[in-house]
Amino acid sequence: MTLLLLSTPERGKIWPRVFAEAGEDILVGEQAVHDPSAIEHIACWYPPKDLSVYTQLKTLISVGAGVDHLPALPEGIALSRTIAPGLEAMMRDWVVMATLMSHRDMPMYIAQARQGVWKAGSVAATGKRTVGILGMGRIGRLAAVSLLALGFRVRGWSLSGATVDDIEMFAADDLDVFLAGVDILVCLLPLTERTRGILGDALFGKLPRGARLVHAGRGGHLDMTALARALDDGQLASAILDVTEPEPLPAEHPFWNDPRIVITPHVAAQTDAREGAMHALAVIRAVREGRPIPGLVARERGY
Ligand code: NDP
Ligand code: OXD
Repeated sequence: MTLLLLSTPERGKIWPRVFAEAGEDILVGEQAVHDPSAIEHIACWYPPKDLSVYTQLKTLISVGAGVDHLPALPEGIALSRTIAPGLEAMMRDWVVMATLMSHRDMPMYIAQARQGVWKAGSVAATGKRTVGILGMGRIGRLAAVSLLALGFRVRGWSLSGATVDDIEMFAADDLDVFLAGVDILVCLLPLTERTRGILGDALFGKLPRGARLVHAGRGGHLDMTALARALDDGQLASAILDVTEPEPLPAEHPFWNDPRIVITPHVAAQTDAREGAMHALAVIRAVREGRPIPGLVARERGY
């Protein structure tokens, strides 16, 4: 079973070493492929233009946690997203950092500091604020545990509303009730047909006045014009964004100089090359042994 890797030069160096240690076959780059019918797995961010030449393809593996950048695949080809504990821990760290920054008014204090202004606002204890997490999957759950440990009240929203220890959970239909009690809203949703544009006028209007937004899902979740409106009329107090649409956000975009907004360039997490290779090996072995594929994406749900 040969895997074709289409990715960064760093992965191109590390994956062949990990595969050699495991005794598995790998080719790096399409130029290395002489017989496309020998390829049974492709790991990539963007897939090859013509997948039909890979007649024996069994799985496409996204080298990231998300899969929204990938086109619909022909029937019979499974899609796996990378499951990497290191990436999940990085996401948790970024969410905790951004939530604490929002809670402690850091966007405002950073803007004041740039102007040499010493002006103290009031300080609230973590226990006075409720963090609401949109998307209680692998990353949302991990972040929730740390936020709870810091003393925040934490509630979660997911498609199913399935129980998560110690967290007040809300299902898809209960979005309005969920939002009504949220002081800091954290978006960790996958981008799907149902979640595109969810962070817009209607949703912002259902949050308590002065709520704060922390967003590390995907740029496509956020209506940036609606965010500007919500900040201008005081419905939202601040926003910390790791993802935008487009990426990179153009240098002339007004958000860069908006004192209520802090932006990081999609760096909340990155998949460690070795961890990514280990996930790919786990997929290859599961397919070979007829076991469930790690990180399998449910076609009908889109995540
Ligand atoms: P998971 O698939 O583990 O979890 C997704 C969660 O979203 C689940 O709780 C799911 O509900 C919920 N969900 C999906 N659709 C809906 C919907 N329509 N309504 C309500 N809830 C919904 O994903 P991860 O936690 O691993 O990752 C989440 C996202 O984080 C990724 O898809 C990606 O967009 C983003 N990400 C960003 C990174 C960055 O660097 N900024 C890095 C890595 C990921 P249920 O539990 O019921 O299935
Ligand atoms: C991912 C990402 O999905 O980097 O892994 O956003």
